[in-house]
Amino acid sequence: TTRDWQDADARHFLPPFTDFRRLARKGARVITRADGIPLWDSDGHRILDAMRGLWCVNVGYGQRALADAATRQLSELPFYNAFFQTATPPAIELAELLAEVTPPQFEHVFFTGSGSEGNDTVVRMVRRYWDLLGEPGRDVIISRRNAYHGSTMAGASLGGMSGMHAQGGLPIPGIVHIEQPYWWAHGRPHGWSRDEFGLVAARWLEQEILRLGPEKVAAFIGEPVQGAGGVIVPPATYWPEVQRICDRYGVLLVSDEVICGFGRTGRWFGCETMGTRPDLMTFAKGVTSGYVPLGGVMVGERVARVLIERGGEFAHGYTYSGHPVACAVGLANVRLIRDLRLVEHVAGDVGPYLAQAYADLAGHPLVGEAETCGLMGALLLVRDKATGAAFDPAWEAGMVCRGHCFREGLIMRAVGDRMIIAPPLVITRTQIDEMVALIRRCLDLTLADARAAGQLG
Ligand code: PXG
Repeated sequence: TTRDWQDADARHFLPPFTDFRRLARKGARVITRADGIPLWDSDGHRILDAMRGLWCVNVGYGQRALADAATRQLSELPFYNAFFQTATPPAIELAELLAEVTPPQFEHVFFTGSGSEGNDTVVRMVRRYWDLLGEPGRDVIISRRNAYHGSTMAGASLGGMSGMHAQGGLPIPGIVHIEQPYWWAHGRPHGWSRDEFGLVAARWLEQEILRLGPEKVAAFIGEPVQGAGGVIVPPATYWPEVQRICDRYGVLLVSDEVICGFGRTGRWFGCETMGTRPDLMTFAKGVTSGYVPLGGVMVGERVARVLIERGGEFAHGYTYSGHPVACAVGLANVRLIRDLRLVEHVAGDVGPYLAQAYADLAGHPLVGEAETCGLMGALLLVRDKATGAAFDPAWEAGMVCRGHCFREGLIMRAVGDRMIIAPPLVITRTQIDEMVALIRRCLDLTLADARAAGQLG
């Protein structure tokens, strides 16, 4: 029963990013099954998952082709490694397919087990690249505040989450952070338009390169749209200017596509939506729709040629690099995204439909700004719509709203006072209507609470 599971969970399981004692008092919600978009918990409640798991389940739940690919591979060859000059057919075939669906500069892939391991690979590969070119002093990687790049030592260091840096003596040396391109927080207060601010924010990168000395800067890493940071959609002017700056100083550009990859933004990869030509691309999540763990790094020819032709052995890799079952599921998943034309579905149908629904939600008295990019969306809750003034952080408006969502059977995340969604790419207009109606209802309930608590401006 649910109670037994919750007791055993509290006794034995240390879940990620969790206050263990608080959870033990409350008891975990036990999720037992899923189909398409909805989930069910162990008490039989139906939940509408607007976060598709944790940004992963691009093709939705219950896709037979993925389960079949896994069981077939499990019986044929459940594991072999790719160390010591061996390979397995699923890894080879997925590498080939990824070269097809990624932008033209990508012909090679390095497989990992997760996005974090992918970003660890990025750090080692970028430094190896500059070593091989005779510039070992070129080892600094520039990232951004409020970025999320994973939870390993390198991933958390690249990330710009101060709460994570505070635990474990991070960041590791050679990683620095500039401010994020968050117009509401850093542009609007100065009266800049979004486009003006995009250029200002990109030039923070140039200033940092010049401060460090271009001969010290190995790479710049960023998510096309910051996901875990609250779905921060940068102004359209930002990324093209970042590309210009990277080109000017020879700095490698790394696009962390763990969330934005595989159709989320309405193109196969977020860099295509944003107009950049990255040298490296981290991916995970959507490559298997989360059905099994898999991640990796797409390595552009600029870097690949150096590693291959001048490299000797690259002393890096994981037991599960190119895991045959994970790659078989990846292959089935990427083929399904292609065959169902899900990228086109997002770009031409449900993406614009969601954008319109969010434009309408922007009129809600609690909403300061409403943004979408493809099938990700954010609503910023504000105390005073006229001035844009924020809520008293002690009241935790985001958590109040999230609580209502939870009770109404909708999973919508709160990042501070930004309420975020990333539904599966297979979602239909009717399902978006159902989701948006629930969102509106939860906003109304939160507004009523704010009024009752004397929290309105
Ligand atoms: N890069 C990005 C952009 C991510 O979003 C990672 C790397 C790390 O991937 P792995 O597979 O190692 O978890 C991520 C992961 C959240 C949340 O709260 C987001 C992620 C993971 C856990 C929680 O939104 N993204």
